[in-house]
Amino acid sequence: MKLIVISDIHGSNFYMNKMKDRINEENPEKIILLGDLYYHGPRNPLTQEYAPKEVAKTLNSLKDKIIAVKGNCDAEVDQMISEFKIQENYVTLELNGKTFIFTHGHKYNIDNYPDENFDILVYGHFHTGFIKEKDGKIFVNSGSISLPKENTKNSYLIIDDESIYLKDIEGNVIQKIQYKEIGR
Ligand SMILES: [Mn+2]
Repeated sequence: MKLIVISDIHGSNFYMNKMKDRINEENPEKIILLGDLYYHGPRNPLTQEYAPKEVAKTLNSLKDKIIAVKGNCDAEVDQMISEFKIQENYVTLELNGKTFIFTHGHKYNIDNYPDENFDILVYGHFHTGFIKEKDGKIFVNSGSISLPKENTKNSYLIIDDESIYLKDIEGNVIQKIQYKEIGR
């Protein structure tokens, strides 16, 4: 199983289109969206080629592959224009004997664990991509594809049967971890 994880698009049609190229190249079985899909958010500037309707159109064209969780900038009306379900809080997936939790990150992150048991917590929200280990668990931030902060890159994740890759918007590997090595 190969997954692509994308977060914090914030309505940028420019970076959505770049990600469409990466999705075509990577050919993942599932696309996981970690929230903050359409709106720039009051703390952020408008993103490049800000066009929430266009982003929705592209995401809807990929709906059969999408698993989405809600971000803190996502409004109730967003579900109405999205042809895929936007889940509250988090989504849990068992992959290769490991429990992954996917969430936006404003509630659950490296400093505040969810109640449910997990091996790997994957989130966005902070717009700073990283892969870290703590307490025998792995914490992965996808970064933001449109608005990176703190000198990080526009980034996304690939998760395959062995490893997690943090990649820049052009598809170059920034960081990698073999998650199968991490044990309970
Ligand atoms: Mn957010």
